Parts: sequence; structure tokens; C-alpha cells
Amino acid sequence: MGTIQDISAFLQKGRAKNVKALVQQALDENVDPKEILNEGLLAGMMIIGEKFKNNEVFVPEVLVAARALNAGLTILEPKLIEVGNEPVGKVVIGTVKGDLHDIGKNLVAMMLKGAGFEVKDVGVDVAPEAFIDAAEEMGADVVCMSALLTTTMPNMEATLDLMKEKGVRDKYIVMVGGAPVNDKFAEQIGADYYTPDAATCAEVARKAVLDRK
Ligand code: B1M
Repeated sequence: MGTIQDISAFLQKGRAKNVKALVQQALDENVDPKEILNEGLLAGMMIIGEKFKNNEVFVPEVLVAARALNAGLTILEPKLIEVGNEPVGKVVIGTVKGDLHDIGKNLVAMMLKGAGFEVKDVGVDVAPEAFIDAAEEMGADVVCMSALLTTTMPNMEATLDLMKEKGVRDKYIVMVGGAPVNDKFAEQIGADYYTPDAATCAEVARKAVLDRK
């Protein structure tokens, strides 16, 4: 098997140490970091996601696979982000209240850093007040919310509602994303942008902030 396929296979078994070592090996072999991410780490997680849906694996297996993915990402991060010299702006990012999924959010944070943003990651299970407090404290230009569960998507709207209530909505560019989120939902709740993946989120955030200045 090739290194990339091995990364996917070890990730599915939750073998974080092997994944880390293989990601390093692939980098040493000059494999494109985006290929390692997409064909190795994310491809492995997709397979786990499919098995999870079909009840072939359960939460503990998904958790160890997620840990292995995050371990691989720590090695890959410096290669994926080539930070520009000029700081573009400030971003607060988190996963909404009730939602513990953080892999996609971490990727988005990484790409935003790569696009030249100062990023404050407020973590997972983030209440509307906590998003706003962090944004106010930091003087953020952008607030990014991620949700992976249909049941937690409404907390994006709750955050926007609280922003309106506090009279701070127009201070921020609000961006939403995550597997169950789409353009229509973003429009319905009054977010400024929906983007489908981490790279697009960073690209759109950069353009939106530069256009505003
Ligand atoms: Co969860 N889980 N999970 N899970 N889990 C899903 C999301 C699910 C689709 C699985 C399934 O049934 N097929 C399903 C949701 C169903 C639904 O709501 N419709 C589900 C469920 C049901 C659950 C639990 C309820 C299971 C249970 O306990 N019975 C539970 C909920 C816990 C909670 O949050 N309260 C749960 C728990 C877990 C684990 C803890 C075991 C683990 C999370 C570990 C972690 O994140 N540290 C986990 C995982 C790993 C998954 C799957 C398998 C993989 C998610 C992932 O990391 N994908 C997932 C199935 C799947 O998605 N196929 C599933 C890789 C990641 C890179 O993609 O996060 O989509 P993603 O991010 C993408 C884009 O969406 C986008 O960029 C990234 C790519 O570049 N993006 C943004 C993300 N955020 C963005 C923000 C932006 C822009 C783009 O702008 C701001």
C-alpha cells in the first residue's frame, strides 16, 4: 500500500501515532500537503462517517479516528498555511452550543490563519453570549460559526438574534458552515455568508473584510 492509503487505513483504526509518522513520511516524500489532507486524512474520516451512519462502527471508534485525524493535522498545519505578511483582520470562530464536532472548525481556523487572519478559536459548545463576548473583546471583523448537527443549527440563528438584541449585529461579518448548513439556511437566518469548505471560507472572509475597509 502507498503512504496515503496507509494514512487512511491507520486513521480508520484510530492509530494516532502511526498516522502522525506517516503524514511526516509523506511530507518527506514531497507529497502535496493538500493531497495528504484530502486523499489520506479526510478520505479515511469519510469512510468512518459512512460506517457510523450504517451502524457498522460506534462513537468510541469515531472518537479515536477523530483523534488520529487531529494528530495528523498537527504535523500538516505548518505546511498547509503559508501566512501572508499583512494581517487582514480578526476572526472569532467556534462550534455552536450543543455541538462537539471540531474537526471541520479546526480546519477552517487553520485556513483563516493561512489567509492572514488573527484567529480566536472559542472551541466547541459555544453559547451565543460567548461568541459575542469574544468578538467584542477581540474587536473582531468576522464571526464564524460551525454546526454539524441539524439539531444545533438553530443556535446560529440564536447567536444572530442576540447580536441584534445587543445592537452589535452590523459590527460583524457573520459566516456559517458545516455539513448540514447551506446557502438557503444562511439567508433565512440572516447570516452574511455560507461557504461549503475551509478554503472557500478563508477566501470569502478575506475578500469580505478587504471590501469593507
Ligand atoms: Co458525529 N455526527 N455525532 N461525531 N459525526 C455526524 C455529523 C453525523 C452526520 C453522522 C451520521 O449519522 N452520518 C450525525 C449528524 C446527523 C444530523 O444531525 N443530521 C452525527 C451524530 C448523530 C452524532 C451524535 C449525536 C452521535 C451520538 O452520540 N449518538 C454525537 C453528537 C455529539 C455532540 O456534538 N453533541 C456525535 C459525536 C461525534 C464524535 C464525538 C464521536 C465525533 C466528533 C469528534 C470531533 O469532532 N472531535 C463525530 C464525528 C467525527 C462525526 C463524523 C463521522 C465526521 C465529522 C467530521 O469531522 N468530518 C460525521 C459524519 C460525516 O460528516 N460524514 C458525524 C470531517 C470534517 C473535515 O468535515 O466537519 O463537515 P466537516 O467540515 C467541513 C465542512 O463542513 C466545512 O469545512 C470542512 C471541510 O473543509 N465547514 C465549514 C465546517 N465548519 C464550517 C464553518 C464555515 C465554513 C465551512 O464557516 C464558518
